[in-house]
This record gives sequence, C-alpha cells and structure tokens, in this order.
Amino acid sequence: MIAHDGMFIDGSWRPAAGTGTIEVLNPADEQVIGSVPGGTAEDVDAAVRAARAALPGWKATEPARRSVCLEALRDALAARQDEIAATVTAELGSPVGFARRVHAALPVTVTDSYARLAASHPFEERIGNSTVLHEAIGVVGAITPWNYPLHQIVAKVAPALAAGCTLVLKPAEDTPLTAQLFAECVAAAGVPAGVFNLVTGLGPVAGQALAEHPGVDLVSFTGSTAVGKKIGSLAGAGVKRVALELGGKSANVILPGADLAKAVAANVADVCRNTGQSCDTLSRTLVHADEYDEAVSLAAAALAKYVPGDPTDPDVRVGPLVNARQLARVRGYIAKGIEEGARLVAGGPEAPEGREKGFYVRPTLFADVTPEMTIAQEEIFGPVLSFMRYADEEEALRIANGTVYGLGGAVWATDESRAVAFARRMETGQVDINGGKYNPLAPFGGHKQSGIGREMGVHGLAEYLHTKSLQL
Ligand code: TXE
Repeated sequence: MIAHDGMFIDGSWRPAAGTGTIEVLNPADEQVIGSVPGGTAEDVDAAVRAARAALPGWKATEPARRSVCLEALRDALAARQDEIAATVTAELGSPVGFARRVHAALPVTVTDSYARLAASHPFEERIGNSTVLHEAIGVVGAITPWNYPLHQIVAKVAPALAAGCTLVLKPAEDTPLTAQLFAECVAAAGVPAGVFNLVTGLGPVAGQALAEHPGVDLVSFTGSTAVGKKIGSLAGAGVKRVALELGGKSANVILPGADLAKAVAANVADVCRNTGQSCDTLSRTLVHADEYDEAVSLAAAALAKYVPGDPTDPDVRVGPLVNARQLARVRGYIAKGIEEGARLVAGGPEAPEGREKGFYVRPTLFADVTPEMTIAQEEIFGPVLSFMRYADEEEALRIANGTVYGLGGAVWATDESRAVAFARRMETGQVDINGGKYNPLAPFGGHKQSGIGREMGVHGLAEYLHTKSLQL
C-alpha cells in the first residue's frame, strides 16, 4: 500500500510544511496501515498558488486536448483498479467485491463521460446579438468525504478538468491513501503540473484553510450538513461559488399492489450497500398499512442474509463502519430508536457475534417507526432501516417530504405512471422508479438541506463554468 510522506503540489511530491501526521487505520482490525502528513494553511497556500499559476494555461488549452488528458486519466485509473479496490477495502472497510464493482470501476466510467463531454460540450453559444462564453470558473477547492473515497474525488476533479479549472483537493482524513493513489494516476496521465494538487490534512485545519483561501474561486464540498453550512458561510463571506453535496434521509415508497418482495429485497440490499454509508441510502421504507406486516417479515428474512464479515472475503457483503466515531454514532441511533419506542425487529446496538474487534455494527431493522422519531429524521449513515406505515398516498407523500433533507428516493408501483406521478411530488434530487437503472450522466444532488448544485454529466460540468457575454 502506498503512503507518500509529502503533498502532491505543482506536479511532484514535496515535503509538508509542518511535521504533523495522520495515521490511517484498517477499520476491520483497527491496525495502523499507513500515515500521511497533516497539512497546514502553509501547504494549502502553496497548493493554491500552484493551481493559480497553472490556471491560464489549462483554461486556454483546447477542450479537445483536455479531453485527451481525461482519457489518459481514465486509462491510468483503469490500469490500477485492483490496487484501488484493495486500498479502499483497507482504509474504508468496504467489502472487496463492492470495492471492485463500484469504488474502483465507477470512477473509470465517470472520467470517461467527462472525456467525452470535454470534447463535445458547446463552450460558446449565440443568444441574439451576443456570444456567450462558458469559461472555467478558476481555481477549485475540493473537499471530499471518506464514504466513496475515489468516486467523490473523481466526481469533482473530472468535470473541473473538463471545464478548464485547476484544483486543490483536501480528501477525508480516514481515506487519504486512495487520494494519494489518485494523484499518482493524475501524474501518470500527463496532466500538466499545478493543474491538480493534493493536500492531506484535518478538516478544521487544512479543509478550513482551503475553504477560506482568497485564491480559491469555487469550493466544492461533499460531507456532513453541519460542515456544509460552515463552508457555505465561508464561501458567502468571500463571495465565492459553492457546491454542497450533503446528507440525506431518503424514502423508499412502496405503493399498494407493487411487487413487495422485489421492492423490499432491493431496499435491504440498498441499506447494506457500502455498510449503509451512502448519502442517498434508502433508510426509510413507507408501506401501506394493509401490506405492512408482510413487508416487515420479508425485510427481516432478507436482512438475515447480510452478515457482517471480513471485507477482504469476496463473499462478504457488509463490512465494518469506517471508524470508531461512526460506530458510536450508529449504535447511539439504534439505542435512541429503542428508547423512543420503535420496534426492534432485527439487529441492535451490540457488536455482531465474533466481531468485537473492528468497527462492526449489526444490520438493524426497526418497525413501527413514526415520523417524529429521531431515527426517522436524522441521517444514521449505517445499515439501519426504519419501516413506517401510511394510510393513503397523501400521508405517504407527507412522510416522504417530512424531513429537512431531499437527496434520493424510490417509488415502487405496478403502474409506472402512478409511480412517476408520485415521484414528481417528492422534494428530492433524484428518484428511482421500480428499481431504476444507474445513469452516470443524470444529475445528482440535493434539494433542501441535502445541498446546493449538481454532480455528474453536463449539469456537473456547468458547476465549474461561468458565463461571459460578448455583445456584438
Ligand atoms: O463528515 P465531515 P464526517 C455525514 C454522515 C456522517 C456525518 C459525519 O451523516 O455520519 O456526515 O461524517 C472535511 N472545514 N456524511 O464527520 O466532517 C473533512 O476533513 C473544512 C455525509 O466524516 O463533514 C472531510 O474531508 N472541511 C456524506 C469532509 O469535510 C472540513 C459523506 C467531510 O467530513 C471541516 C460523509 C471544516 N471545518 C459524511 N470539518 C455525504 N454527503 O455523502 C471537516 N471537514
């Protein structure tokens, strides 16, 4: 496993300004697997200067040439997929099968989509007598979380490079090794020096310094709503553009008559995906009162098949949570659910059998959850599913829309048009109809306190562009 002891700035690995380090733990056995430097405001400043110096050249580079660089980056990522999957498994605890299929493979698809967009996007348009230019916004400060360590980076870097922006990345302190591997891929792809820079470090130190830096034009942040609000205020104070991809409390709405077994099985798989650590996890299941008991039994049976285990075992589907803090947090929510009167059907706050070492949690199912309960309102970020009942569609809609969040969602119905009609009334960024099918070009992002801005496809590209009108 690689672990550089410097920062990737201006095309090479340089010593950090300070002497602090951050240890990286394997959440499956709590062993230290590496350490990276803890960046300071000085490192951030050096990285922002490098990004500013590289900006004029990269912004002026023909989009077709930027596309070629992105193709090279895609190929560099594709060539190291096994190593990427192993690194994500080691520092996040993601089951290796999921790490290969999603953590390592999705960034290749996304980088490829931006290589194509860079080549085909109309960066100029005519509106009446005006020529409107869509130009790179400038230097981007990207701050990313640990839950999809590489995807969250690529979801920002690929569109930024396509747009002609330069960047400084501050990745999450739990998963910096994947970020260092990404920097190696950037170097291997021949992206010009200074276009992409990496500063590892703590959020309140390096992250905050990046968000505040006057040389940054756009802060693109993915993480908790609490930190997102801080970043938004800092950006407001500096009149910077900001993109925030925050938490969620997404609802899975099963309309009467839908294929209950299929809808419940998909929901259970979803809440166990990445051990429940996805911002769009379908953590609330809404079922009509007449079908409720059957749905709960189906869910209990389905959940029993998700046994937490060693993430390096290709047959394991649920690994540990990322760190001790998240474990305490998820267990706290489970305890809170019991305390507030939800019915514990499966799981619970204790460690899973034989998994006392490592940050393991039991996949948990609650029934009889009511909308005002804490577990129905707050993001848990673990494999914890809350079943709620509704009497009619209006009540289902009220419950679905009744949180501060609005990120993901799902609707199941025998009649697709009925599901679509319901989805249109949901206050959220995206909805899967009858299971949906992932589309890497569809915009992804939040409504309400789930965020500002979109990632993926042409809408993701637009975040990194500003317009200039020339009146002729
Ligand atoms: O996130 P933080 P945490 C949610 C999820 C989870 C909770 C806490 O509910 O349980 O957040 O996770 C950087 N200035 N999500 O504490 O702290 C930090 O270093 C600048 C949802 O790990 O928000 C990291 O790089 N940066 C989510 C990034 O912010 C700061 C993904 C995210 O960390 C900073 C992760 C500061 N003051 C957690 N403080 C999603 N939307 O997918 C921290 N950071």
